[in-house]
Amino acid sequence: QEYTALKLKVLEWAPKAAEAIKGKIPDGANVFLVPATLRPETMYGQTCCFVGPKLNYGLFKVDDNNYFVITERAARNMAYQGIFSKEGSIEKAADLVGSDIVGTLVNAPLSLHKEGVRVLPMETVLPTKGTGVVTSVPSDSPDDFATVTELAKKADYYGIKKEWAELEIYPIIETPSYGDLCAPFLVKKLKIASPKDTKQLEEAKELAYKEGFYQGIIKVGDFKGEKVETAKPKVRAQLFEAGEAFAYSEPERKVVSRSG
Ligand code: ZZB
Repeated sequence: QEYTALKLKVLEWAPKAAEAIKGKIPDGANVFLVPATLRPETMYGQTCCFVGPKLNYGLFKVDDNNYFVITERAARNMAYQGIFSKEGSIEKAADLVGSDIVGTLVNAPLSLHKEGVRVLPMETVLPTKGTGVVTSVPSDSPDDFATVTELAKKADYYGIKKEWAELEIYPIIETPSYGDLCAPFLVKKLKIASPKDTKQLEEAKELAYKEGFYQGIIKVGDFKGEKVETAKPKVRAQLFEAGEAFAYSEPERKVVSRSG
């Protein structure tokens, strides 16, 4: 599985995260939250960045001036992919719990929200997939739309400011069957009421992937008017050239046979 790992630069830390990292990295060092995505062409539509509130993250050193917030598992994988200055080893500067990072303001490359987006909690983030950090594109990802809807509805319960979950959802991909806001359309059509409707969300995701990838036309950015299929590698290359993303591979999940 080859992902695009995107660098979301921290602009302003949430108070608890600021406390946790205090004195642990050099003054002026850059810190990035690094979500892994399979849909780089949707990055225009980012409205927030998700972490699992109960998951453990680390602040890992990339080089003297740059650090990533990801799971330790992802850091170990990255250490063998030429991503850190020291090959094969990881250096953790601080530990962070997801809930401490919530509220942090980050710059999301290509997002139409140039002022930055907030880190928000998502209960369904898997620690065993990608980097444990997920960028949110509610226009095209049903899971993301269901989660931001829930967060805005119960902002106090989730300990966030309502407006953090209510950034405008701009149309970025036009599709023949589901219009230009594919995820909200499918969430409504399949009567998905919350992020707990996992079965319908799985189905919505399948439908959104197929329609978006094979039929979608990009509506914004440098590749406006092009098919998603052709624009996708171009957007990815552009992010790589700008130093805003890099390739990250997940090792194959080996099936261990009982006989050994
Ligand atoms: C942005 C995005 C935009 C995504 C979209 C999807 C869609 P898959 O196919 O199941 O492997 N993701 C990445 N890491 C995690 C994690 N640890 N826990 C939960 N979700 C995670 O899913 C790959 C997608 O799952 C990734 O691509 C990421 O969300 C999310 F418009 O990034 B995506 C129809 C889907 N649309």
